[in-house]
Amino acid sequence: HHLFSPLPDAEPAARTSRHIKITVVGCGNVGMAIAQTILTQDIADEIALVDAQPNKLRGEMLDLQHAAAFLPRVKIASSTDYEITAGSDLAIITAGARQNPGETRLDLLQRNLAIFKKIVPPLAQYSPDCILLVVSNPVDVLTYITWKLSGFPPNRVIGSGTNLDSSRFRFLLADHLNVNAQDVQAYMVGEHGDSSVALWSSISVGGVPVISSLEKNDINLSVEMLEATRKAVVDSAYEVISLKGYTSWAIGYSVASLAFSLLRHQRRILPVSLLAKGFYGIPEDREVFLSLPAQIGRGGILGVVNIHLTEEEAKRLRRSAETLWECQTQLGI
Ligand code: 6V0
Repeated sequence: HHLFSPLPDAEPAARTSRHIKITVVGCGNVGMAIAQTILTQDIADEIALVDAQPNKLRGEMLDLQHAAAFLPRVKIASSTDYEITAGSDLAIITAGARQNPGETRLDLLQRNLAIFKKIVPPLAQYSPDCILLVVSNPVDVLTYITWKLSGFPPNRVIGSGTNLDSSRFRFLLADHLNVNAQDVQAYMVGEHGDSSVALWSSISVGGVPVISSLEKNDINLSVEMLEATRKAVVDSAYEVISLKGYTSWAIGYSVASLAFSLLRHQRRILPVSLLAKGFYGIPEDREVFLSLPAQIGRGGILGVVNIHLTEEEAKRLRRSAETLWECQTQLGI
């Protein structure tokens, strides 16, 4: 008793496009915001969820599956076993320990290093051709760790980096100027977090370069306002966390946009954390990941954009690289 009867002599259905599979490891606030945004944007045919807590994991999977009637058809599966991730095109890592009161950043990093040792090798084994996208914090050092643990070429190991910082920056500038954030071109680069570097010299709004407009006084911005905006970006994660306990929606959209550009080969230029040695004067012996504007598509990182940096911007970037390098040295990795 079948629901459908085949036509006589029918051939098996031809696939119109390649099957796309995305894995999300870590089903906390961030992992689930990413998974749900990816679902609404029709990027994947299959999503595999992995977490260390089986009950929470199954609950999240069921809750997403129950939205099937409102969404494009996507297979959603979950398991604590990495076998379920096999054949992924993209694996997004959001798993991590929470910072304990009084715990230093380095102690937290040690604990996350131990967690990543359990996550990255099986991911790499089950999906040897995938792109690894790291979101867990501190994202730049954990992306470096993921690169080392996976043995993947650097173009396929990416950190979400300052893509989120840049979107916060664009929102604040757009809000101030009463324009659409999509028309604001502005990049933050370097380390995700406190030491991120705003590239003033390349900001433009609707094609109008901001810095030269400042000199002519024909834009409602000032150097003080720009610096205050950069600081507001840095503070905004802390503010959201102190108000609601965690951040989720913006990182969800930020990572879904990265997934879209990667898997649909959009060749978009977005600031993401990548192996930065040799770029912008960062010495070759400094194997660190930090964010630079890069073109991203099917192969992962397709190239790093050569934006003109002022000497001050380049100096800040190299300082970020040095800080990250020292942190990695202290970790003994
Ligand atoms: P959360 O809600 O505590 O979720 C973490 C999840 O990881 C939990 O469900 C854990 O069970 C799971 N987990 C822990 N250990 C393992 C393991 N060994 N294997 C599989 N799963 C495991 O945290 P939340 O979702 O709020 O944040 C996750 C991470 O994202 C943190 O490191 C944040 O700092 C980081 N963020 C990074 C951002 C960025 O811009 N890069 C932005 C926001 C948050």
